[in-house]
Amino acid sequence: MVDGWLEAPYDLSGKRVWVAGHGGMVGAALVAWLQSENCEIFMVSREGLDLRDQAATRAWIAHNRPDVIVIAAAKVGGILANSTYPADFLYDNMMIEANIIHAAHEASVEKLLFLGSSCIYPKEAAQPIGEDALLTGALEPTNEAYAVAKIAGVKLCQAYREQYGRDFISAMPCNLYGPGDTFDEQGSHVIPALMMKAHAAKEAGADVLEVWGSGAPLREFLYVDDLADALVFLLKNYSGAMPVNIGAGEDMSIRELAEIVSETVGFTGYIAFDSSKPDGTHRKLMDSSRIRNAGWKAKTAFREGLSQTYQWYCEQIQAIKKKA
Ligand code: GFB
Repeated sequence: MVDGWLEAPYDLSGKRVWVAGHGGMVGAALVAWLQSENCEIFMVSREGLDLRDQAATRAWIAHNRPDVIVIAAAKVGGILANSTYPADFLYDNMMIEANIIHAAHEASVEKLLFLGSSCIYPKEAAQPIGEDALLTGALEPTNEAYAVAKIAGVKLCQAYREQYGRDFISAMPCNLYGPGDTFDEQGSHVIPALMMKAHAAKEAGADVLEVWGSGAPLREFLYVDDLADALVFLLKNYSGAMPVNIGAGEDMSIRELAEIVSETVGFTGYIAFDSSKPDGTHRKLMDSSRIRNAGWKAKTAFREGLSQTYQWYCEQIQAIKKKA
């Protein structure tokens, strides 16, 4: 094994795989991707199991005895949600990951994959950001609570590996988007928020798309199916303590993003920047060379992924209209 990469892949066929958080964008894409792996996939709804409840989570894992767990469950949101509700982002995420990781250890789960985020790296990290930048500097204040919780998750995986020999690994994706994302003007991430606003403006015949901040920050976006592909790749091929970055390899400014979203949606008005809203980190392009050198790369062109996402969003709107 070199740098945590397995010489003989871990075989998922016949394994009992629990995707925690299957109702979210990432979990749903992963469940779809796992269909071709000949494994038995487990899911439990939010109503069926509150992952913040230690006793319930422990009992569920002990009863269902998965071989493999992927922690795609998390409280997530955009820059404003993160900075408005730090207690919820810190508490919910720490509870979810601590409960699942400890119970997985108690139940001798064979393999566990924890999902973090590129925001765990220092605000001023050298670009592109390698995995070894973790804990080398101060965090971006707008998402410090979420980042601290996710860093604790990485450390839990490493600690159970070191102390008990558990095969618990972590993946750090860049900003994600795709079908199944949360569309909410105030709380969601930038892509669904801009898509929603551009669509509403087009429908209303309005001529302004309001974009938060200066438009100068740079973000790296990955289509959710590419992430699902990478997660399956990691489950099969990786068993190391160090988290693994998963990115598309290039970034763009928020201004550029707003222009591409406008084109995709067919909004022809102008873009206005609201400087009362935060920019957040200026840049967080990740160095994903470890997973790329091991044989994975993102396959979806950005405009193609964006079209797929917009199509999905329009279908949701149609479905809601039909019901009403
Ligand atoms: O996607 P986003 O909320 O997440 O914002 P972060 C990215 C950039 O887009 C910021 C700008 O510079 C925003 O100011 N932006 C422009 C907008 N218009 C909008 C808008 O209408 N809505 C939103 N949401 N942004 C998150 C973290 O940071 O990234 C999380 O808060 C997580 O913890 C996630 O790590 C991946 O990239 O700034």
